[in-house]
Amino acid sequence: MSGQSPKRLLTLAPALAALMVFAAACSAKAPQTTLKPKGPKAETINNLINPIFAVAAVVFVLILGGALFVAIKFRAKDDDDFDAFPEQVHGNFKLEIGWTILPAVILGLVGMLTVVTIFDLARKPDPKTAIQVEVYGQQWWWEYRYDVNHDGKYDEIITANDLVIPAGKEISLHIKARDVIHSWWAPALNGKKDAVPGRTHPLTIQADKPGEYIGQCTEFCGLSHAEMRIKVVAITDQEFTSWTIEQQKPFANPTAEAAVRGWSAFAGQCTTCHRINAMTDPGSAKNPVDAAKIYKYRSVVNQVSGAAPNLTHFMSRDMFAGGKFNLRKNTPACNKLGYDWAKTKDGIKDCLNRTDLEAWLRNSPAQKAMKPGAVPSTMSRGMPNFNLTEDQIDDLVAFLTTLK
Ligand code: HEC
Ligand SMILES: [Cu+2]
Repeated sequence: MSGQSPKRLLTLAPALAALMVFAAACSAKAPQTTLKPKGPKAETINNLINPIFAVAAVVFVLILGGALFVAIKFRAKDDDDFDAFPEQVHGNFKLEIGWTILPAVILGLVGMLTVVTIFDLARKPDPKTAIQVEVYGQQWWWEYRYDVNHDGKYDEIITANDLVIPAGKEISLHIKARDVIHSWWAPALNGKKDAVPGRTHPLTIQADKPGEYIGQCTEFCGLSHAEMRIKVVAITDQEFTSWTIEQQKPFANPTAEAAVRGWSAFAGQCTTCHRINAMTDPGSAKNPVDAAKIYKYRSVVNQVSGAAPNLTHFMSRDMFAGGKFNLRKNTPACNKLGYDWAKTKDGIKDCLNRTDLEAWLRNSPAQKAMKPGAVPSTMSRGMPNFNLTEDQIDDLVAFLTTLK
């Protein structure tokens, strides 16, 4: 390049910038790409993207190639008469009809394919057989409520962060939001759908194979929007059936000393927001109540704001705090244990991400954006800092690890 003027380099700058942007979009490992569908709905979308992209690419090359060709071939030469008009082609009937009809045909085709796809995607699965899940956008995490017995009420299982589904089955999602607009998108499984307060938006997803499908909230929803992640965990049909049974089991009183102390602390400080199905406070454990009856009424001491994750089976999750932190350590050995990692013999001992869980209890606003020092009210979002002591944190962790 020596001897080239800096001006020459400058003219290359836009091309280099474009190349950089292009390169930044390349990745071998891109779990959030929409171009690698992992289920029939995403496949349908991909089948629309590909032909339209091909048509667009041909149009792009022809038009820009033509423009470049004309610009180079017919550019003014030094001895040209600069005042003369170029040859006028206005009124060329064949050409004008041609370039009106061809785009109309192309757009008509694109429109037809699009409409067919939209109707295809809007087809809802049979409500009596498809798994029904209400997706509830909160600041800043997703709640998932399952209508297991198809009675129209989404109250059998309430969980957060990980959406557990059986592979190979259609899942009917009913997307809602508590107070602001979010958008739910797991690109490998279907397109995105806004979650709007006061409305219910349907979306059907299906994963071909067991696995994890990553996504995130795609509508700016406040301070922690970027930390509002989505993880769909697809398991086999059989695993899913046992998962639903486990998830519907009510709270079981812990017995170990530290866990009982943590239980007490939890009943005192945490139940204004968090719900644990059928949890009584430790005092009433000495005075046993009919567990079946409690289960029926779901919770006894819990006053519930509905604005915090249900923790009944907290240890069955992979992630916590809107998917920002791993609850199960992200190591190959721990990941291999799958969704019921905590139930395996040394699951809690070897695979609990104690560091981040303790840090969360120590000062959650510092871990995820809520205005630091904000005093919780009915309007506050996120979990406040309770200034717990290290002993209290140990007890609470001991208690939380019993919620399998
Ligand atoms: C003022 C309401 C409120 C109170 C009280 C509260 N939390 Fe939370 N907690 C939240 C909210 C909201 C989240 C979700 C935050 C997020 O993901 O951004 C949360 C998340 C959590 C999580 C992670 C759950 C998950 O699945 O993501 C744990 C564990 C937790 N809280 C434990 C506790 C404990 C223990 C206490 C009592 C010391 C407590 N919380 C008190 C509101 C509260
Ligand atoms: Cu959001």
